[in-house]
Amino acid sequence: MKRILFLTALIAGLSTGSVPAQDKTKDANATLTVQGLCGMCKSRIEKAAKAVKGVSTANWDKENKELRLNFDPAQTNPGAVSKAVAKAGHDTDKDKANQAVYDALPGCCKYR
Ligand SMILES: [Cu+2]
Repeated sequence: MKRILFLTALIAGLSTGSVPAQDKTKDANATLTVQGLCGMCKSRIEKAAKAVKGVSTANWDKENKELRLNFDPAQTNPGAVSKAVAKAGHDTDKDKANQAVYDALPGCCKYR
């Protein structure tokens, strides 16, 4: 009987000890500086960031130009998110948006 209890305890211990791959507690966070001006910028920046696989949350603050990210470090990294945001037309502290993409932004979004 004692042996069975011991084995049960061991199995229970093992199953709670293993962490599922999708566990959000393993997410890392990072902050990027992203240029932008208005609410349209905010939704464009956040949409581009969240489209990157592995990004769980993205929140851009218009006042301090900070994009706060939560992401799975096994799937992506801040550098990849920065490139995606720059591709959408917004300069970051790591990447510059292409001039043609920048020129296509609505007038209210011209931050340069
Ligand atoms: Cu804008």
